[in-house]
Amino acid sequence: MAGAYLTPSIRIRRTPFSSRVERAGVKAYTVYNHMLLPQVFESIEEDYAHLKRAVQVWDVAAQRQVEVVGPDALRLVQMTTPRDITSMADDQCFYVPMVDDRGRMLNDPVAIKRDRDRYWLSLADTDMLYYCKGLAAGFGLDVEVFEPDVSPLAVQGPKADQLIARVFGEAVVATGFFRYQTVSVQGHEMVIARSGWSHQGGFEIYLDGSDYGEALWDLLFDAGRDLDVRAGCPNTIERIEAGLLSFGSDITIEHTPFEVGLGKYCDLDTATSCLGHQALLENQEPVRQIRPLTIAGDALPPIDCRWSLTNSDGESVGYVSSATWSPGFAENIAIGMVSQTHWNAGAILKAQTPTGVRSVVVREKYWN
Ligand code: THG
Repeated sequence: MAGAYLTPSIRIRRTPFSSRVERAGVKAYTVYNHMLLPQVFESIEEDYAHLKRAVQVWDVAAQRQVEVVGPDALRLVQMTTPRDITSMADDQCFYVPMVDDRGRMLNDPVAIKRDRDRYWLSLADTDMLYYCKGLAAGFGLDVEVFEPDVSPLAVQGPKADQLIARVFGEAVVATGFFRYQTVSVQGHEMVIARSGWSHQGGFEIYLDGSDYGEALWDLLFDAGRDLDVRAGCPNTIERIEAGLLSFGSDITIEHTPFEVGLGKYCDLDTATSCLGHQALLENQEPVRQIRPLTIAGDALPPIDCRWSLTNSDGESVGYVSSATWSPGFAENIAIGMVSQTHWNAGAILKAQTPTGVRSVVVREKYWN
């Protein structure tokens, strides 16, 4: 792609916030769920530093929702995930691994219980709309499955609580982690959850109806000027520090939830109607697993990768899936898949990077 542009097309969808994102000076986009997702404003490093000290508004409308509504809604959603969703409270969001009948990862969305018979699946970048429609048709389920006109806007950073209090009131700030409240602003309904793809704290506002996107954006910016509110986006440096996994790089359809560290969301005793239940029962003891890593040498740019990891005999024992220099921790930090033989903290490996072989250490924990 070096030197070439991506041609705009009607298939690469704009969001209700795109005009504001462009006015804020977005420098790079990616395409996620067939929609624009901002990647850089000032620079990834400056965006990172600002995210850790102030508050940012993120156009994450590309986290598209699949709505499942009707008498069989719970049944359909439970078919896709080994996390027991019958235990969800009415105002709760669940991070859920979604798996196929082989127990392999299809997506890792946030599920939002909107009502007893109504769920939103706030998706990572795979076409779960079609998968869910296929299940509904194939099993003859009494549900509707569609993509609603709902667009998440994240407010992230240490000053997010202050900004949300000013715009929506103190009551919304009382929302617990992965809980939500519904508010109405000038006749527009919004779900506001305490969630978001960073560990700096904050909220996600699920805007219902595209026409209010610019007005919502402007409300937040007008209220947050003295908080140094800026446009931001999911930040590769911060999310690797936090150990937030990215579907398509750290997680793929080849992985079980256990391999990607999501075993804690597999309720195999109760979620027996998950289509992957039997396969997961048989694969609870992975022989490779995701790990935080540090990589020696000069600063690496933020990157999604497949750099082979080798042992001292030169044999492959896994790969690096994401890496970056961390200005905060002053080392190269990474996420990778490592064989059981080498996954203990302190193990020393070699990464075959494009700029040469580098020494790697398996870490105990993520950074943040
Ligand atoms: N928010 C919403 N939709 C999303 C994302 C999001 N869709 C795409 C993508 N992100 C899905 N993947 C994730 C990955 C991690 C988390 C959320 C969505 C996450 N994890 C918490 C953590 O690891 O600290 C744990 C949450 C929990 O245990 O309950 O937040 O970000 N709407």
